[in-house]
Amino acid sequence: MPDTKKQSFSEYVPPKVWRWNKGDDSKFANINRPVSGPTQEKELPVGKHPLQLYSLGTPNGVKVTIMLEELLAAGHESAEYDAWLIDINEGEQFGSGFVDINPNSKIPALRDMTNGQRVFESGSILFYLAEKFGAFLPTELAARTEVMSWLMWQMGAGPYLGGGFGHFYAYAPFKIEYAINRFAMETKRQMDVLDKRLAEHEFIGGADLSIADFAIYPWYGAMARGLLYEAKDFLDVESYKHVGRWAKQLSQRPAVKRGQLVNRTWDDKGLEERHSASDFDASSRLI
Ligand SMILES: N[C@@H](CCC(=O)N[C@@H](CS)C(=O)NCC(=O)O)C(=O)O
Repeated sequence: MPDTKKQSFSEYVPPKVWRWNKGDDSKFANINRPVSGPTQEKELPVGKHPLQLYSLGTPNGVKVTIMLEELLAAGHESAEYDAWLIDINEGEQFGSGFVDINPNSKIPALRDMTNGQRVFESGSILFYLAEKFGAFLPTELAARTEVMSWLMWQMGAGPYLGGGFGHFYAYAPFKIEYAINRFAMETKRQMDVLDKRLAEHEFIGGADLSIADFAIYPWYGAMARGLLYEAKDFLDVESYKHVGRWAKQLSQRPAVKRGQLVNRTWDDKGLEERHSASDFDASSRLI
């Protein structure tokens, strides 16, 4: 029997004007729309802590919870936070309250209750927290610039790994050799960039843990540990020895372990929401 999906792919000729096919049954199709803005009125809940985080325990989400747990572990008590769950599969990123703090409708987003500031985009949230608490970002210009360069590197590079490689290797309804080759090539090149950097430096920014590590670890650390897209063998991730060393080192930090549990819904290890440090106590969850 002919593979109709494959056939329709090979025969696809783009029309003159693209139109939204609402019946598309591919993964994430039900949450994607070609327009922005809210689809429903829904206020966001607000807890008692200075920082209110609206997120999900994906790699982009845990960048922030790892940093918040590291800040708390370093003694920054006013980094206490409530982490509320935004279920993106249920379209909660299109609620009016969420759109008010992130017009781009993507997790993570933060509201700082001490000054009312909204912050969206994970890299911007990490930078905001680093500035607010004077932590995990050097003040000296050269060192600070190096960390910021790597932070921006992740924000630009990450979509090739997730939206490119991950999407076409793991989620697309059929395998497209062209797309998989293109994004496997780029993902391996990026892993090599990191491997060379980490061959010479303990952390991404240099000698000290920084927001660059918090941004890069959830994606590239997870890849190095064979946890993403079942691509451990396909991308030969164990060959990136220095990324593997760094990822293992970070994975053993208690704050990193805690951060990775927050807003995690897909197994019984995680905390759907986090409102207190003691929320972790009740769990046998530390991963
Ligand atoms: N550049 C953004 C990307 C955030 C992002 O892609 N978030 C995904 C989950 S990991 C999301 O909210 N997707 C929902 C959607 O696309 O509707 C960031 O780093 O904050």
